[in-house]
Amino acid sequence: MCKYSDFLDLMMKPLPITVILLLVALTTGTIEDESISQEEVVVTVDSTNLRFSPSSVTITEGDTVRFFWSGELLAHNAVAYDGLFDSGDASRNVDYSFKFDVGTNGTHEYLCEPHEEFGMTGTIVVEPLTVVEDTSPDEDGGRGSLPAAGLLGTATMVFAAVILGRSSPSSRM
Ligand SMILES: [Cu+2]
Repeated sequence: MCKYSDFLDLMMKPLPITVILLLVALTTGTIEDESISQEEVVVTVDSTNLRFSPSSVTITEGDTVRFFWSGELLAHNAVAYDGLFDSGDASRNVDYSFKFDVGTNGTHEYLCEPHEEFGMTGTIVVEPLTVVEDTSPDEDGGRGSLPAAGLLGTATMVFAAVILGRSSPSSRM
């Protein structure tokens, strides 16, 4: 009779440790994701109605530029000279996002079609994603994520084993 509760006690004990391990692994993973996370930069139209704001932005491959304005006095659009992106017809309300994937690094100039002659142009500088790893290309930069992944895998397996171990006695009843 007390054997079953002993069994329960035994099974309850490793659980908190497992949960902590799992949380640590998950937290580590989250931090890594943030370091390579994609950012969004918003470009709008300034109070002169004839300028992008900011007119020049620098981003990294994987980032997104969102051309966003609403209720403008004049209709605008954003069209890349190199044809990479095009927000469509000029409008007083635009919400257009373009993600600069890997391979788009370089300088991309763009214009507002109705107002190019007024100097309504902009520049997006896209830096290569790998620029940070110039100092130590093959050191532990790339391998740093492996222990965390291994820990997450181990913690998940232990967690699963505990869950399965706990549910099997009750299913036998
Ligand atoms: Cu314009």
